[in-house]
Amino acid sequence: MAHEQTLILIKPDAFKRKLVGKILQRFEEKGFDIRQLKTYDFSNEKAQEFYSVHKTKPFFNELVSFIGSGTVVACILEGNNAISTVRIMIGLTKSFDASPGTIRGDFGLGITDNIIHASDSHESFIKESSVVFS
Ligand code: 3AN
Repeated sequence: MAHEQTLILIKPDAFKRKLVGKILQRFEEKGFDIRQLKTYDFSNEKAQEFYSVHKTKPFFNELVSFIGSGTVVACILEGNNAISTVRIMIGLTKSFDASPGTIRGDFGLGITDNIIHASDSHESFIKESSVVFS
């Protein structure tokens, strides 16, 4: 178990649906500390940089366009095992497959529009947080 930080993005679909408070509440109730928090509007350039690991994927353009389609909330959370525990809390990528009790499982049905992003490794956290919080 490691005391660590992770980055989440509450995506434009969730922001538009005014789910920000409910989503942040789950992480606070779990015991994570909010270390950074802001609204953020991705430029096309920043979106491409953020998702550069997916640049060869067929859904890359859709991903970049969706994350730039509206305001997101970016947040750095800190606590024990933050990276893997937050990934468990958000649920599977395809929201329609995500278990009830997870954030995607409770709030969404989409794939590109899947409510929330969370870093999947320490390396991703360093890269992603430098894009959004630089
Ligand atoms: P996660 O967000 O669960 O880490 P990744 O890293 O595999 O999932 O994918 C990054 C993002 O790409 C997902 N959040 C989702 O929005 C989008 N995505 C993944 N797979 C697909 C797919 N098959 N079709 C469209 N978009 C996808």
